[in-house]
Amino acid sequence: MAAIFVLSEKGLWKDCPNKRVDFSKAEHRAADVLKLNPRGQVPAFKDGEVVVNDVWAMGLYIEEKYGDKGTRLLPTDVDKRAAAYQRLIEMTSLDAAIRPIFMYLFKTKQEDIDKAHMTEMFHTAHEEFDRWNGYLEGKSYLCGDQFTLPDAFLYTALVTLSSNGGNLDRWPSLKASYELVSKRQGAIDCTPPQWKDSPPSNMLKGLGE
Ligand SMILES: N[C@@H](CCC(=O)N[C@@H](CS)C(=O)NCC(=O)O)C(=O)O
Repeated sequence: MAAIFVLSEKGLWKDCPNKRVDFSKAEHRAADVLKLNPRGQVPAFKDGEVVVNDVWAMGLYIEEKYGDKGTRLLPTDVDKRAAAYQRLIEMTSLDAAIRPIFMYLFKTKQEDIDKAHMTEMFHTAHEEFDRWNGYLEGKSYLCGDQFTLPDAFLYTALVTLSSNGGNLDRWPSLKASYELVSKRQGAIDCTPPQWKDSPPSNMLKGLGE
């Protein structure tokens, strides 16, 4: 999702050859994916002879290579750029708070879900979102008044949350930024159509409560 956001903002998505993989058919373990990314994870990205698989590294590469195209995704001023790098790398902490929830839900049968464990994971996620809400207080975007790469990545976490029954009302600054960013072409292109057209799933019900 985030890879599409970045490519779209640079005006590169429309003509970008791509293949969606179906995890339920283990297509992420197919030879063409493994050739690009031996970890068998997506996004797997190739530009000419350059292969960049981690989505944050890919975002940085795209911005450096195609800086003059589409939206500027990093501040040109190096001091302001440092703030964007900080938030970008700090996304690993946000990822570490959310990923275990999805891993657990995908691996656990509905009837075996341990409510206490879910509450504990939600608590960790709440603390992390509290922090990001604080970063956005009084600002439109994470780096002030300019939309930058970490805003795109934060959007993908927030749309995942809100499309799966999570509630953003607890974090007003996060919610305001999410609503602003969701109007961007990158957000429109990267959000799975089924999330736009269907009511949210209940998978993350309780998150944000
Ligand atoms: N470091 C990679 C991790 C990507 C990743 O975890 N992708 C997930 C889908 S969102 C995946 O392919 N999971 C399949 C697996 O790990 O087997 C990134 O952030 O781009």
